[in-house]
Amino acid sequence: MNRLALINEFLGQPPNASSHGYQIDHILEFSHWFMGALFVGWSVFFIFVLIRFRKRRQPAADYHGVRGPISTHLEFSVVLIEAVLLLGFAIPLWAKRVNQFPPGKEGLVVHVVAQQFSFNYHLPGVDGQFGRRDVSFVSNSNPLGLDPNDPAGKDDIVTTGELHVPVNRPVIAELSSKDVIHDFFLPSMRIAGDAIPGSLIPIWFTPIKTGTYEVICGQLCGLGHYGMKGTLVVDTPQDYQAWLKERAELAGGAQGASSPSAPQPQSSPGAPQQPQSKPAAPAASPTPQL
Ligand SMILES: [Cu+2]
Repeated sequence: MNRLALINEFLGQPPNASSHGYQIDHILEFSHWFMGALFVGWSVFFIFVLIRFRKRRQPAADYHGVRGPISTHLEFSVVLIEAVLLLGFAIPLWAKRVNQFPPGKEGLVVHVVAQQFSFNYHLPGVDGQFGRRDVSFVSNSNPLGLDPNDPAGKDDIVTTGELHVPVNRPVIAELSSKDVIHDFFLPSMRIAGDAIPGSLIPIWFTPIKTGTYEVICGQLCGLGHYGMKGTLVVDTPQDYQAWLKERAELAGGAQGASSPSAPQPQSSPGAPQQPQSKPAAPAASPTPQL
């Protein structure tokens, strides 16, 4: 999907950066070319009908219309192609996204909590367990309401605006919202999912290229919707470890948590450990929230 992806480029699709994205691009491109062919076909037919049934040649209305088989064949072909597109491509592709999640250990699970007008990210930290969250604990410094008494939450990482993930590892994002319906949309990853208060909606993707990508809210969610943007940074495994370490230090510095080392995903090789006593690193990335 590069040379032939003319329409996708014309529509302003950013280059794909996820493992499944080429399938989305393929079906988008094909559908647009097909719609183009339909548009030209029906336009020609429309002009033909205007001329063929003009008043001069057809002074009295004919209530039976065209009797030949061509229009039936044409309409049947269109229905057939659309059925193939829907049943053969769109539904299987959708089902794969919705039903075939990567196994739990393999994926990186992150909670995405939307609010007017930003995305918050909650990572489980070194113990791999998400701390309990409760709305009664929500404050400016604790946007997700992490329970300070829950030991599982001591090493959790919470960030706002910027999320880092490692390249070539499935990311499972569980979406929820604190206020209204938002939509976590990663155009470069060819994935989006609604963030609905009271629901936990999982989506997943595997980034295949390192870089910085845009995160946007895909649902009109209020006056500040236009500014509800964020950043997804796809790191090399080493850079990702460094980011985790930095966030853990910032979190430790901010809340005095007793996490002794930087959190590491289960499947990665060990990264250098950092003593907790080290002062918080300078805030090169967005302000720590916890
Ligand atoms: Cu929004």
